[in-house]
Amino acid sequence: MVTKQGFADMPPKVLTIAGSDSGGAAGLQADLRAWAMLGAYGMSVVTAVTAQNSVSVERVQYMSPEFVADQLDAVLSDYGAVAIKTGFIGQTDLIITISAKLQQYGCQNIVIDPVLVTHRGQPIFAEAVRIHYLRYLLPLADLLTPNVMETAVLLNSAIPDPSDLHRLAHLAAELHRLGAKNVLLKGGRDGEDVVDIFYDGRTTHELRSPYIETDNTHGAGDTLSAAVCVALARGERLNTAVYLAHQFTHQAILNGANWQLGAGHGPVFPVIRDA
Ligand code: PXL
Repeated sequence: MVTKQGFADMPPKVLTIAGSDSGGAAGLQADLRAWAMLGAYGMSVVTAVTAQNSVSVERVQYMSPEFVADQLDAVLSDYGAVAIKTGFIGQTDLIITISAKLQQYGCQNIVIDPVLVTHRGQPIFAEAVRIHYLRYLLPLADLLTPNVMETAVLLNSAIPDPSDLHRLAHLAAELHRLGAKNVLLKGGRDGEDVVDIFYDGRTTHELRSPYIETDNTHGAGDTLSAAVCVALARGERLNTAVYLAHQFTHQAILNGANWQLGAGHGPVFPVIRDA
């Protein structure tokens, strides 16, 4: 028999402001997949639609700032969101619009994933985009989640050696100084471990997991920031949220490590396993 449930089992409401990946590996598809797996109610405001597959991104069609604003109004004036992440934005006027709407609605638990380089580490946007991230989005970030290359882009600095963990910690502190309340700098290396550096404005923490030998990491960053949102929406403290998301993403990479879904880089695939 189907019975009517009360409020107690309502899923946490989370929102991604991101691009669509037609190939289904990254972007809002990765976010919504992670959220479905984690039992959250995911919403998506689309910034751009990409024509891409596992090999290449062929085209990008940006939404207009007005249409992004309309999507944000529609969602935030009705459902609201307990936690929000931004992904692929890529245009200065979209950054300004998103920043204004996040402030207008008093949004909390904001995770900014600064998508600024390709999957292969090449910067993709004009210098003005970097400046707009610093000015309009970093100050709103409860958590900023750059990888090593995105950190170099944001700080306009030389690309750090991923195995120089002291340097990475210093750069994370720099991003905090520029306005992000907390920083998770992803992709450090220490021998057989990958090390993400978490800086909360006072202390540096290292999150470690064994390096997985695979090219199938498309969507890993999206999955990680999406998982942080769910933990925050469930009321976890940020350092716990980051730890849970790191573990969740490690497992997601492990799941798809040997797959060959297309000719190129494969996706990560989150699955919840019983302990
Ligand atoms: O994984 C970063 C990312 C985010 N959003 C979109 C993307 C990508 C990488 O390919 O295409 C739309």
